[in-house]
Amino acid sequence: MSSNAIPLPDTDSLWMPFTANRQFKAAPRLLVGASGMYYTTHDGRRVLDGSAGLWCVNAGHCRPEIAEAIARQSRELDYAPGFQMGHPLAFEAASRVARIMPAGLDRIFFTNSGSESVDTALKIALAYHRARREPQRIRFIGRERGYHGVGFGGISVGGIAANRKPFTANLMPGVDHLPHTLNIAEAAFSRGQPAWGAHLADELERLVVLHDASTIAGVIVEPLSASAGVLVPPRGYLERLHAICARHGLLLIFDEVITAFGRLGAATASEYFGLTPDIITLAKGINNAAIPLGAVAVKRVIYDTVIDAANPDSIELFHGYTYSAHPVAAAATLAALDIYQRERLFERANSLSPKFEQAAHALRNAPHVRDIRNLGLVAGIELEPRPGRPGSRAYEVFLRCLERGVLIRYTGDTLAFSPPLIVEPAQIEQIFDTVAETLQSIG
Ligand code: PXG
Repeated sequence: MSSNAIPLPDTDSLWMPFTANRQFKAAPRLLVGASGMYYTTHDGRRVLDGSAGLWCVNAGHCRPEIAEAIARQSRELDYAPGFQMGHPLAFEAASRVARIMPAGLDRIFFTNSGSESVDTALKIALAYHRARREPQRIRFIGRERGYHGVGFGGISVGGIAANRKPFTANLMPGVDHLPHTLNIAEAAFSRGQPAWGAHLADELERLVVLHDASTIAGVIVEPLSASAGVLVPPRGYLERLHAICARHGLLLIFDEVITAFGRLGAATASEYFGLTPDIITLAKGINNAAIPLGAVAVKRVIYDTVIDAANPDSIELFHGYTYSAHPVAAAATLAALDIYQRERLFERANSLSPKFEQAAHALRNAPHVRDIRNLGLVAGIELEPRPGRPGSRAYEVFLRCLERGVLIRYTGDTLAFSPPLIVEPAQIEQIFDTVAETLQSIG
């Protein structure tokens, strides 16, 4: 332990999220500070952030402009009710977010997290079909291995078995799933979008035949599926999904909680792929994760349809959160969007992505590597699992990299990389070199 080590707190009371609590508490790993590309650990070490926290700190840590906006707003107007009252920054933040969404998605509903954004998007889709007098459109189509947060709506349309299993009896009814698009036999080591797999979108036609389009409200997918192991959409796949949805009147919801705000080198994955979905869910990078905030961007026609269907004096959508458009979160959003724009961080991500791709794929012949996948500033390195102990190899790599001063993510046996968009080329090298050395050193 170095001299500036901080004593460990009592860890008993906290029930940690998505964590093996007993394993963690036996050897806690605490972060106590951050700046730019680096975290500081409780034992006084500087750690390079290869994951932008949890895929969210896109402009790097502790940006003074955001910290100051938060402090200023906390002093000026700490909280304002969002029901039947408003405050200027809520409207300003909505306008600013709308400006960088694909054309037409300029109505913004604020939430506090990605999970709430997903549940809100599903409710808006149902409300829209009711308003246009097709209330029988109640089904949703998700996708295997999709991650849409942890609300009951999100785990129902999501496709991660472990997240659903304890709750299977209580999931939302009427949900079906597309197959996921990962096929290592066909597409291992694809650089960027795999050439194989567009035909998997045709499974949606099959589900439309099975359930009949008149019962389906919408389809929700992550344009690039991050949490379940970096699944990059095959070339032409999203285009086909988009066309099938349009043909049958299904709302297409892109869950962009991770992909929006520059991760792929554009404001949204929608923009990157040149597709306009009907609804986009947002969170994380919306304010550089400085304070909780999520949002749902919807096509104006959806908003108009829901609003116009109600009596002029009545609430149109019975939905909202105490902290929807919280003034402090809204202030942080304006400051973060200013940084993204001023520093042209989305373009920066785009111009760094060939270097990032090259650095990731340099590990192709490293021990235990089964596949490498990448797009924008996202990469996944899938490892061969240890026999009978799935996930243990990736967990060990994660621990050893942390000891070597680099924070990465892992899910199952896939290592995941998504550094802040301010990452320097030398830091990209450091991240992947550290992983390469680590893979040489473990069994
Ligand atoms: N949708 C998507 C696509 C996400 O990635 C959520 C919804 C839920 O957001 P909230 O804010 O409710 O957590 C997410 C969250 C990881 C990891 O390491 C990914 C997420 C969260 C935590 C860890 O893969 N994604």
